[in-house]
Amino acid sequence: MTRLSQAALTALPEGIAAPRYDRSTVTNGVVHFGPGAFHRAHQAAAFDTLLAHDPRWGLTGISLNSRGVADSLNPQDGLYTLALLDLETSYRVIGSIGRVLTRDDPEAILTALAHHDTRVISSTVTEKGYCLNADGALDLANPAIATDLEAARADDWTPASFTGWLVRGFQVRRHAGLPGVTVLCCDNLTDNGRKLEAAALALAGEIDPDTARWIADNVAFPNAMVDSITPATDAALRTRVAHETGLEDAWPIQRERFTQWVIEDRFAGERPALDVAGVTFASNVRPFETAKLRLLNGAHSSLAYIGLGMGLETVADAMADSTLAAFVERLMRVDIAPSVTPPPGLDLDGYISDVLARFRNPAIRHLLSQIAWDGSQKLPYRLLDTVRDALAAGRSVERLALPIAAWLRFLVRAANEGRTITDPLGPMLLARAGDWRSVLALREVFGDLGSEPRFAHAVAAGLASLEAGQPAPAGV
Ligand code: CS2
Repeated sequence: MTRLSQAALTALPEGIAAPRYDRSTVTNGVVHFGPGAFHRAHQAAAFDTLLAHDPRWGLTGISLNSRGVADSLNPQDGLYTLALLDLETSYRVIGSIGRVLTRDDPEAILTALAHHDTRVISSTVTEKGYCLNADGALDLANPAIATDLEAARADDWTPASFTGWLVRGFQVRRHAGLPGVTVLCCDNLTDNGRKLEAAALALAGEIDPDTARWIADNVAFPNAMVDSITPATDAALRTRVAHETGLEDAWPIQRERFTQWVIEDRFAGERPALDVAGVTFASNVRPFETAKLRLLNGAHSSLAYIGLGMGLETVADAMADSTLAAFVERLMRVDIAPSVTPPPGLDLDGYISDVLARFRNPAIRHLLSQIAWDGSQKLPYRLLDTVRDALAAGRSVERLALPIAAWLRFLVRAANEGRTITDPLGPMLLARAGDWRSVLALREVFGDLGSEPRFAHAVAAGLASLEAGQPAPAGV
């Protein structure tokens, strides 16, 4: 079977969308760190739409942690297939990524960062990629950051961390007299832009205070809310894509049709006209972020940890269990919604109903085990902030503590079965799993909540009800 490539596009069957712009005229205005599935499903598709209007916004991808994306996409001229899963699945070949660079080519990464065409540097490096501590500030003791602090004593240094690469890129831009850029964080963190800004300033402050000042004066870090459910690529998708397109694609991507991207209108220079791709620019993104993180992601993690404990496999399976579905709906409407101030015009009840309908999408096989990754990094934003707000307002935290109890049991099962888990704190969590109070005492995850008796009490009740085989504490 012919491999997907620019030349092979002429062979695409009718009905499969492909770039309608001349890719040879595209220049790269964006450098993106972390061109994994979510980026390729979401932002890269939006830029693909924009490129038909303005060819100056092509993407260079940077994969710091593996060669997989580069090895898949570069031989395909950066092209890949995106499957949009709905009642009827449709397919679209995306052409916005020109090439993908890896750590093996640090010179090329630096050249891209310090190119005058580069006006946006964006990122989806996942929560752990920002190396933040429980207070959301840069963790100077993180191994990658500590390595960068050491390496940066030399003038010509090669960073280890994403934040290190940002600072290095800014150093070179400053010395070259290039203009500032916009750094667009696209990960599920509250206040993501501000947190990354503070982290970059903190690292630059340690390494090179002149560059820290340059960043403060020349770089904008808008907050952004990103949303689209993107199950990992599986063998079934590869087979369907090969069948539908007639071409072999080393790494196709799938997502639900729904997509949302709200970006704070705070750019250092030119703003890409992403409105043509349905992107919203807003003066304040926090209400969108909070609604999405707490309601959608909070419910997702709850379904994942409780559902896995019940032996379920996918989000749709979990939603098909009427007790679990009813529990999660109550959690969203009664416990999470009061801690969310919706953006003007958003009806929270309708939003919750829409999210639940998306979870039920029969065309999507979204593994609970995928959502369960990196719990120590995700839970603080998804559920623990809501717990804090509920405690401060004197509301009950019984239901909110149940998914936390389910996570604790998830750790116990992994420890007992001798399995590792995907989580940067994995070894420490598994070592403590046998004593849940010692997990609660981890400031990196729970901050001050670990010593809050009302929370510990609710977690204990949650553990007891899960052990009794009930997905909700008695009477809740
Ligand atoms: C999910 C998210 O894997 C996870 O943790 O909760 O990836 C979720 O599907 C997206 O944030 C939806 O926009």
